[in-house]
Amino acid sequence: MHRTTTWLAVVVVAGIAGCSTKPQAPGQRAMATGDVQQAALASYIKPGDLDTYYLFYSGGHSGQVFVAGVPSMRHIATIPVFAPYPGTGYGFDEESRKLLGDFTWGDLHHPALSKTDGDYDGRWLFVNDNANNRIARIDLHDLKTKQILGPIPNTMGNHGSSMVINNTEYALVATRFSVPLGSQYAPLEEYATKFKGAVTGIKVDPKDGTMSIGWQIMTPPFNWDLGATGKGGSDGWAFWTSYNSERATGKLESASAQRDRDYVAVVNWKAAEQAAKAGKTFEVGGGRMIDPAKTAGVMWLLPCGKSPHGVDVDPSGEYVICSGKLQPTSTVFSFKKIQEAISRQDFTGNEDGIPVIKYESAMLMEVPVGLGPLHTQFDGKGYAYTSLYVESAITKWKLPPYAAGTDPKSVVVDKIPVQFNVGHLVTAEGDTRHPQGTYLVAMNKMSKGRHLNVGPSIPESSQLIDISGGKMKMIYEAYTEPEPHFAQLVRREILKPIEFYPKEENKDPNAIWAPKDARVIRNAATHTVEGRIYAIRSYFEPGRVQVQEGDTVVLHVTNAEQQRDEIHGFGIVALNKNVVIDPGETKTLKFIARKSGVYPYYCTNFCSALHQEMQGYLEVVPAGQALAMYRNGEGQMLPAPAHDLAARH
Ligand code: RUQ
Ligand code: CUA
Repeated sequence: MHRTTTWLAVVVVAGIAGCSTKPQAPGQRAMATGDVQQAALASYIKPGDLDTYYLFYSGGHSGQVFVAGVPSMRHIATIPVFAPYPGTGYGFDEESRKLLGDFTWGDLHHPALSKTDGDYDGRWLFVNDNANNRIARIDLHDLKTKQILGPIPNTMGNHGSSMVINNTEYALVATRFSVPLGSQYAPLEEYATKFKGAVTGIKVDPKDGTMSIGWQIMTPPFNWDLGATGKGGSDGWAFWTSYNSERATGKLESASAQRDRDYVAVVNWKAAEQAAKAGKTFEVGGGRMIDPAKTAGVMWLLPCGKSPHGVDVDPSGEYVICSGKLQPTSTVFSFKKIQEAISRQDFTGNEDGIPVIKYESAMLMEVPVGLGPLHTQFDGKGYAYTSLYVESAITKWKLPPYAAGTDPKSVVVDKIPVQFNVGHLVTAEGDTRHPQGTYLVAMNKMSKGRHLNVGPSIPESSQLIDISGGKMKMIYEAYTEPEPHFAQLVRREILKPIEFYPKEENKDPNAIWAPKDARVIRNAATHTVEGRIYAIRSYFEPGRVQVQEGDTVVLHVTNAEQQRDEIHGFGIVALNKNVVIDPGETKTLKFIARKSGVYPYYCTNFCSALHQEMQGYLEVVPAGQALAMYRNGEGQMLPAPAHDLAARH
């Protein structure tokens, strides 16, 4: 089946070079051109074989992270982060409910893997929430969300996030919207003066990845868009693009496109850290804010044309690439030149006291990449790849050094059309010090019906491009749930996830490992029932839980299996409850039994031939009626009558 789809997709891809939106049915084109065969083989992973890369791509406003294998592009898993996901029971048990708090969604754009010495180390994945101003950490030990930090103070729209530095001491973030500091009110008329932006250093504990708010840097009221962190010689520095340096409100579409150039913020985060340590901050809205106008050496502004979106730093750390989406070029800045300009005070002015570096002093070349350049990635072989939203293409171009008098046009070496309107792109380990130079995934915003018609709610498309040779080659495309923004593409060897939780490591005080340890205890005074439930193929112990109407019910369910892929669920019919418990894991469900009746519970994850038999009953006894399974209505629930047990043994 997969084989057939592969061939079909390849034929479709091969047939579309001219940008026609009409896919051809299989058989309409000659199949066996050499290119089609090559592409099919290049992305084909035969059943049972493993992909060579993990692709972690953001789920945008679905709030989740998707995991696929590359080169097959097969979706393997969904990691729920900012929204409940019944598939893994996320958002139903007490722990994940606490993580989500009162929020039911997030807008997840930029995943960033943890790094050691500038290369991925397979420990954590950090992801931003553009909507509710949060940042989350996924542990790659089990690929689960372990912390959601936020709301981040003085932040509205955590978009320029999350940028993980070389040794993961910080995830650096910037607010998209500027607002009055400290969540105060000021009328929009005072936007240009009272509204502020902020760049924040989120401190990451090197031992366990725990995040906390470090320091913040106050900025003029621009819209901060995307960031990149330094490496090599630029380690200790970070860069963010902005739009709306016009400080306009209203229709930004035109109002924020008045100036020919907006700015890249050049931030010395080590200096910011020092300033915060030295107490050069003021408290606002729960953050410790540095005013860069008063604390020199923390922030500069660098003009970049026009309304830039992406900023990226090449693997050496020397070249900072900024793409103005309203001009057909990507600008290459030299970090060395930026430093020289700073030390010479080669400034052309300031914005709210922050010096503006002279553009010509820091710029190396404006590369004519094409229309609507957004993001740039690298192959580690001296080339950059820039996504062109307007042109629906990827441009490959040569990074400096350039000989004197190099014609900017000659730097562009290849271009490939994509279908359609590419946003982000990712190359294998493309934002590390050692990109792999193998694959590139273009994450397109429109698919325009290159798939079976699924009605007006159309998925996005992601296309796999081979960049191992001189010319880029399109080899596969897949459809993705709304909506991939950025992604991380990492060699499978870097990750070593566990396959089940060893019971010795389960620290939950309510974990149990034998049916005899299952128990249910009722406290009549507090109207609380607390139970430890044992789950194994193919029964729950106890198979019956009795509570009184109005009781608060707390159930700790342990999946006692110690084998890979033996997952159990615990769903309660009609009560909107479902947890899914991985082998060796304990999860807690808490609810109030509001209405009397009998509510079956059952295993929601198909686990064995007798999966369907894995069930029990929650009896909610009407208020005022005696509880037959307790002595005097409290204490430990009595064993079920023998006839009940007989069915099981
Ligand atoms: S964005 S399509 Cu939210 Cu990263 Cu550029
Ligand atoms: Cu346990 Cu199905």
